[in-house]
Amino acid sequence: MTIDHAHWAEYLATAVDERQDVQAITKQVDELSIDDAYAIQAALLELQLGRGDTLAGAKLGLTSAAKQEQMGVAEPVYGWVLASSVLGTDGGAAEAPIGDLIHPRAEPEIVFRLAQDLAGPGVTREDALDATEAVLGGIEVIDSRYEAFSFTLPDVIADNTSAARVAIGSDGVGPRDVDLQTLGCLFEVDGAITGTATGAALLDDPATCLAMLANHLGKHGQKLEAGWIVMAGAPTDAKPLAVGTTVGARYSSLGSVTVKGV
Ligand code: OOG
Ligand code: MG
Repeated sequence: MTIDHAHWAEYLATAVDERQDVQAITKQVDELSIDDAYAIQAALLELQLGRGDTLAGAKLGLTSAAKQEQMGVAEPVYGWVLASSVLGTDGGAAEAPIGDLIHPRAEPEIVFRLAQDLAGPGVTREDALDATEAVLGGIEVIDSRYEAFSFTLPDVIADNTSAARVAIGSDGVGPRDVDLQTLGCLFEVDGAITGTATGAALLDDPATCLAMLANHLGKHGQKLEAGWIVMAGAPTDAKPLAVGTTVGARYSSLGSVTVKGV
């Protein structure tokens, strides 16, 4: 079956605009291949860039067992970070207007800020660290456009991996000034710890995730660019973010970040 990529991109863009969840694409088409799913994701990005948004970076998702188990999808996914999705932070504290979103959840993120372009194929962990200016702590707000926050692997890829908002802390460190595998993270909801993890939760090493993303983009003739941010994926599961809820991520060497639903 031929998949109309532009149609499904419009479908998802409308869900974002109207803050209204929609039925998963795989409930409506017989077969959605991974290639078709990334083609829908690319068409969605093109729509958003065509409206004047710009790219701030890229992301991985479903790189930890905690996330894969929570979502029932056992493979890493790759997506884009739009400039409009980056929340302003004041000393690591951000606010996320919940009315702009469908059913948001928040999760901790280890974030790379790139000093140099990074282009696959063949990118290694060391190449990834060489291209990195700083590693920072963050929180991603994800907001699946699908009903009940439920999807299969191709659905979540088409939906730009549920990307919605991101808050990035200010206490970055050099990529070789921290042991990324033992880097600790506590995730809290209204001050109660809901998850703990180390960087090794992310496919054994967050830098490996960065290299994988560069190699994935390389296959599509694309690259990561200097100045971009890259999220390596959440090391713990995600928690609902409602008006009045404050989520916090405390990192062993990257300071703290909070996002309050407003
Ligand atoms: C998919 C996005 C996953 C992560 O960090 O694992 C993601 C989802 O859980 O809706 O961003
Ligand atoms: Mg994430």
